[in-house]
Amino acid sequence: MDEINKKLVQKKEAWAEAKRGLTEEGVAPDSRVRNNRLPPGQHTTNGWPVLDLGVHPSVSLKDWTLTVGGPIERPLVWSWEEFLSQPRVRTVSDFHCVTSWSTFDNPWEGVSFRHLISIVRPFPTARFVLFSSYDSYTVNLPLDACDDDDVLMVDTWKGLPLTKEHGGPVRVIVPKRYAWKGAKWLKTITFAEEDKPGFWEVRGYSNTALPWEEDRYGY
Ligand SMILES: Nc1nc2c(c(=O)[nH]1)N[C@H]1C(S)=C(S)[C@@H](COP(=O)(O)O)O[C@H]1N2
Ligand SMILES: [Mo]
Repeated sequence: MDEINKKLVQKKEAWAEAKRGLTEEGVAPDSRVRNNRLPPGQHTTNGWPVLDLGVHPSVSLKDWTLTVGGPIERPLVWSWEEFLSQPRVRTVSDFHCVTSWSTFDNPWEGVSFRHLISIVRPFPTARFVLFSSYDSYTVNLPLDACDDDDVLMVDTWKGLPLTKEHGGPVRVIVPKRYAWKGAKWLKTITFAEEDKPGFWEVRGYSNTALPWEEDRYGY
């Protein structure tokens, strides 16, 4: 087993502490003019950087499962074959990492979160979602943020199977939030009545993570 990259985690944690409530330029988030495409404080990068805790779990397709639970009518466990047999969608979206790089026009293919909602049917009391991964990463979102047509569980990028370093077999993308809100190596999805901060949310990062608000760090 690899160990999580403690140095990176400590560095990012210290950074979040130092910049609490501030933008990348060290000012309070304000009414800076919005660029149509690039959120404030971001720059575009070529290629697709890899960013994670330093553990790249190997999950064979034979052993891969996605478990969905919580206050829902129909909890489920999908095997790889069952995942593949779901209706598939393709989208193109931008990707914004909180460390300030963005990539434009990523072609994704996978299963939409809305499809999952339609199958598992959350009870009205379910208002949050916690994603957990095979590297033990966790991330939380309001159900409302997941109930959007661009939120996908993807297994394909640019028409090719998602590589292990980018979270294959299956990762989540949540284009309207910073990229840490999208769990790589997706393992479980737990609907919940209460919010539960994830890995970065307990380490100084924003609970909401809205790139257009430059909402990077917690208050
Ligand atoms: N399971 C897991 N998911 C994760 C992470 C992680 O460490 N583990 N890192 C997050 C962060 S901070 C970012 S920016 C993106 C990076 O995805 P990429 O490596 O494919 O660019 O994945 C997010 N999802
Ligand atoms: Mo990130």
